[in-house]
Amino acid sequence: MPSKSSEFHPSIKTQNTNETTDRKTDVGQGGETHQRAADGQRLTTAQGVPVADNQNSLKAGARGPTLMEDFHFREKLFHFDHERIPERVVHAQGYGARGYFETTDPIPDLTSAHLLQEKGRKVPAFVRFSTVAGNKGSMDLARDVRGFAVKLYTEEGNWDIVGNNIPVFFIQDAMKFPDLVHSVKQAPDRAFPQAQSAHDNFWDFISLMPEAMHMIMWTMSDRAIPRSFRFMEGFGVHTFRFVNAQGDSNFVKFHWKPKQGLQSVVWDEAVKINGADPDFHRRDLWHAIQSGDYPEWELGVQVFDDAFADRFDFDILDPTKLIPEEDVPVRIIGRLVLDSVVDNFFAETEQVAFCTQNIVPGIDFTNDPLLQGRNFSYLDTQIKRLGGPNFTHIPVNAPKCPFAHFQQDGHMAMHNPTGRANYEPNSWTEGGPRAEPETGFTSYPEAIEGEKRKIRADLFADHYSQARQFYRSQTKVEQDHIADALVFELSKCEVPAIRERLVAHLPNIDADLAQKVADGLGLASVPQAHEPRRKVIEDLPASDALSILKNGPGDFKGRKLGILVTDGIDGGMLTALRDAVEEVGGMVEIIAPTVGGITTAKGAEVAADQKIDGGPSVLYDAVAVLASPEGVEKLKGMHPAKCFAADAFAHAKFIALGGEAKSLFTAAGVSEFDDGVFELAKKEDCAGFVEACGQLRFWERQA
Ligand code: HDE
Repeated sequence: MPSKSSEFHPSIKTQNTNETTDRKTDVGQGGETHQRAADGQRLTTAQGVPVADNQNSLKAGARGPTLMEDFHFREKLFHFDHERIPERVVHAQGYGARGYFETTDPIPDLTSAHLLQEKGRKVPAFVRFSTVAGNKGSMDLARDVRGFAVKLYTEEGNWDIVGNNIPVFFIQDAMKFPDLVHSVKQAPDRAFPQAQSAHDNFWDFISLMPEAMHMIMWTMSDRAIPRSFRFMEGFGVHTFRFVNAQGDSNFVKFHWKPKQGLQSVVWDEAVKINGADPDFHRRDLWHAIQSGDYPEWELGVQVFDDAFADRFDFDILDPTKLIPEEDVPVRIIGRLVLDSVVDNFFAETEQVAFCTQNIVPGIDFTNDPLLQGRNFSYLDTQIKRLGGPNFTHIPVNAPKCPFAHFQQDGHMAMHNPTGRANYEPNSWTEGGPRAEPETGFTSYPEAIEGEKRKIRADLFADHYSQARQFYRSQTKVEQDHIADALVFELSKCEVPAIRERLVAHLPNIDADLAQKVADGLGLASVPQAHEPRRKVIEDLPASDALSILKNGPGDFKGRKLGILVTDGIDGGMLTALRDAVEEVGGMVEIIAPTVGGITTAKGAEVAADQKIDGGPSVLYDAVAVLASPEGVEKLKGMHPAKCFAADAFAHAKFIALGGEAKSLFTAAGVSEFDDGVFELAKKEDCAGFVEACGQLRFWERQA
């Protein structure tokens, strides 16, 4: 038996809080310690048997073999060995949070969906953001599409909008999805590269798939390297149907618009963030929610009818096309707020099972061939991942409205029917649930006719017109980033023929782009363009909604200023800067030569959040450096401090300089200071700097 307590660790961190607490410690037979948690719970096996020793396995003698009869030891290892479930075959790396959806502009004229009938109707929501290609545990800032999957627990069942942060997709028919995913994930023979598309297999496949060209413009843009999950849009991608109570149907596309505005990082930052903080996006979402700065999106719908569908230049069933907001405006009908982090990552984020076929009365599918394939695939994948047909019994997947059916048994059945009736019709008094023809889900009675053939609709064959429209809707800076990204990715292809085959698509999109990429790859000339299967529409008007920079926030709310400080600085200036940032809803992190912090000129101690090596400027939206004469000399001798300055400048960040900080930048190779660099001579200068930071980047510097 454990003997009386003695001091071991004076204080130990408790689970789930940052508080520390004293714990009682028991000393066991061999002098080993058993700390008893403050809540006094006793340790048991999974069968509830109390455990006496959680340190040693049962042995035949102190130096003898371990005995098989140690059921506690065997159960503990058995359970540990089975902790993992198969990761998602795509979107393996993700992060979830809880919140709610609220209807702000009801649309009963368009849909009978219960949730959208009245202003103020509110339901719980679960959202999982993800990257697509990387395996579970891969870094957050890979160049990749982001998943944006939303589960709304409505009063008429779960409605999942399993979307992405890009409104179009690589392929038109679900038949090609396994090929696409195989091409981008690790090659089967060498098992790398991981979480990136910059390799031969991906570009080999893409260069042979002209239908991917529109999506490629998006993935080579900064949309594929978002600054935060909070600052990206979400899209349902496919065309769905709204059906109202009278049975009238319209087409609809779903949009999530971030209240925080759009923002991405630049590629060189993404590369460095992946080293400095591979969990950058997950940490960001966690901190924002924990600090009460709840991210919010508006739900917008583009609603259109058959007449629009018939006159539109493209097929509305084609998931490689979008409908410009200028053609069909986005009507805002609700808001999604994420206000709670999960209690347990595995229970919720890992086990959440999104299914495109989870729709509610008032919503319906269209014949988009990608959506049709997904409706089969998502249910199928849950059986593999979650081990059986009862994954809806897991709390995160269970409806939060009443539900009743005759499904029974199977692995891990948690909701089991009581009574005798498990079939229908039956004549028992307690005979269980019955279908409701009036209010239950009915499919829109779309008339269908056609030959049974493996075939694609003619209009799907226009692969370049919207790619061109997207490219021409970007600002100059954004166009340059697309060209740079293509050059970077294709430069990682070892086979010259693959590079050239891809570049031969670009003249169909934009001649300048083709030239820039050809130059960047060192090609002698732009290769002969592939013959488009349909004539490219060259004069589609530019759409501002497609640009990130035209849809920024205009203020610094929810953004982070990194302040690099040294001993001997003006503490008043630091306080003024912090106040100015917090005034606009921004955050501040202090970076110092040591994590112990610094002492100001007046002797006040300032704690640091990061030691300089752990807080490179890529982690911040803007930076300030406050340095005393002695302090700046020390910084100049530190490679990470010089990188902090050089990177902030190269990444077009707004920079504030206090005290002697300027000479750090000079030492880091910055010779010309532009209007994006602010000198903080007096406290009043802080507000002007923070206001400028609302533009997020001083792009003139890159030009
Ligand atoms: Fe998915 N997709 N997908 N996908 N997808 C999965 O389902 C699939 C597609 C998307 O956070 C898988 O539960 C097929 C388009 C998101 O849990 C799988 C096709 C879009 C998530 C699957 C597509 C998406 C997934 C893997 C072509 C944007 C993550 C695990 C027909 C509109 C959901 C899982 C989460 C996940 C199949 C195409 C978005 C295998 C067959 C287009 C956001 O079932």
